[in-house]
Amino acid sequence: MSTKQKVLQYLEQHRGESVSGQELADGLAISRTSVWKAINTLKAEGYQINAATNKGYQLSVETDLLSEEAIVPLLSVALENKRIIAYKTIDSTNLEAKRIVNEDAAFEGVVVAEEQTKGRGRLGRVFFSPSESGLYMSLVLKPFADMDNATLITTAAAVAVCQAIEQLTDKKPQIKWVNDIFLDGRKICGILTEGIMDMESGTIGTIILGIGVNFRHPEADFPEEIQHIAGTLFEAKNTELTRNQLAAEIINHFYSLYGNLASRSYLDEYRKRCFILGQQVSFQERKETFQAQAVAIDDNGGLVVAMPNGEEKTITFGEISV
Ligand code: BT5
Repeated sequence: MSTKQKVLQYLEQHRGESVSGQELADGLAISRTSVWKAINTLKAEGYQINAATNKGYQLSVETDLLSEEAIVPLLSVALENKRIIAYKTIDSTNLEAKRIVNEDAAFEGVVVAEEQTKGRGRLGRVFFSPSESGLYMSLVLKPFADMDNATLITTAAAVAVCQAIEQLTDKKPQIKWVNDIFLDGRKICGILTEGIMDMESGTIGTIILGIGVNFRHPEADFPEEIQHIAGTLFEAKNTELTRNQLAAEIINHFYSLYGNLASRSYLDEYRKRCFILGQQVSFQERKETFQAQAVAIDDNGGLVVAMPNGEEKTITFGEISV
């Protein structure tokens, strides 16, 4: 860890408190000059650090920049050889994760970004990802031997996002099968799970789990075409909760479900929050639109629907409208 990273981690752990230059220097076993240099670099990167004579440095509670240093101390899961890589801006965290895996097939960890210039949804759709208002992250996972079902990963991620939000706030998010999280009738999060083939074995060698959360309302508003769909976790700037905290809790909850994914026990948590069950839905198959009633989530995360003729059918992929 560089000196700058050490100073940032210390300040993040004492957010809103004043820490003297001497305390930082002693605590981190570095010189006062190194502290001063690190503070200046962090300020230049956008961290709001207040310096008061006789009091020292204080990382403002308003500062909410995603960083490895802020996320790692909040993790309750052992990261072992996993890494967290944070970017200010990137085309897409899923694309970046794929590039990293292409370079190093063994890579496991999380890529997070403040902004995506080419945020991706499913089927080539766009996920609007402006700076300062969202959390965009991709978890790079190695599948278990008998586990390459992307729907299981997506549904577990949806549960993890809901659990993280429920733990940190008093909000009650709901799930729209298969990959959307809703709050007060609006989409606040989308999930995109992609697999990378291992050429030698012909199986999925790596899974890239992309999660995008609209944390607060974007300054320049949502684009017209999604204004009636998109919502946010918070309306305005929230100083109680940071995106780093949300990122850490999503990671904590996801990994604790992932270890036990094959048991499917988490699917009950999915069903509880899935608001479409019992409702009339429409879906497309081979360009034809069908109406049906959503009946259940099966043990592979598929959606069971009752067709008008009473026949039951399981949808494993795609989009439903309510
Ligand atoms: C998704 O696709 O919702 C998956 C989104 C995954 C985004 C994450 S961010 C980190 C990682 N890196 C990436 O590049 N992607 C992942 P889908 O179900 O296809 O929904 C896309 C549709 O949602 C669009 O066609 C819009 O209608 C709507 N939409 C776009 N941006 C949105 C936003 N910010 N909030 C809510 N809805 C949005």
